[in-house]
Amino acid sequence: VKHPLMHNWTLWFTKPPSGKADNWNDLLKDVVTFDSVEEFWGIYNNITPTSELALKSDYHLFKEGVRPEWEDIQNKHGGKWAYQFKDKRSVPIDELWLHVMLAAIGETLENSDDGEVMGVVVNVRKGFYRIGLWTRTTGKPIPGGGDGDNAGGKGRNAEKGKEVLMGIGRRFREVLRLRDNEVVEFSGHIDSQHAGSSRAKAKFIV
Ligand code: M7G
Repeated sequence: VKHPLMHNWTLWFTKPPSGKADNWNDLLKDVVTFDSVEEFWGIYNNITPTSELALKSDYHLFKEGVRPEWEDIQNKHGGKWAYQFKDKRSVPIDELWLHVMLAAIGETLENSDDGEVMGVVVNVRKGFYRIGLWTRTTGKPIPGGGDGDNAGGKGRNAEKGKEVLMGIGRRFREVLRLRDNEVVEFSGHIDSQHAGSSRAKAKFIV
């Protein structure tokens, strides 16, 4: 028996650059697409755990049909919630990433009609691990995404859009089991592109 997921999901991997000439987009490869709980576990049990990946690697788990890139038309107007775990030795990164993936495919990060969650990402870097959650909007209506105050969502105005986004951020931080003094930050992809991801100023925190 297969237990179907609400969406089909694709796992992507970014391999570390081998030379200066490497283009970011060329290092990104889709690994596998699945649509059931059983397939998820089959894949999970056969891939390298995050804790054993080389520096500058990423895993991305995105809804099928969305590339884990700012350039994808479905990400263009979006952003991400993210948290950096700076104590790499003590953080249970494999467990945290597993819980984030399960929350994504189990659809517990948003309400079923939100349609905000595009995917989740883990970055392996020199001084930290970062786990991110990409959303379709930055809480604002998308230009040309609809008419008037219904733009950018299923009958929701700008105020509602921000509330949906904050709710997703709160659920995300629960999955990451952060302490009260630790915050997740939201930044828009456009700001990330201009500033370089690590320097983009947070728009919201939760
Ligand atoms: P990062 O991997 O998000 O964070 O971005 P890091 O700074 O902690 O490593 C690192 C760099 O990768 C960015 O400054 C971009 O040059 C490139 N990069 C990352 N992302 C997510 C994208 C993307 O979606 N599109 C493009 N073109 N480059 C990206």
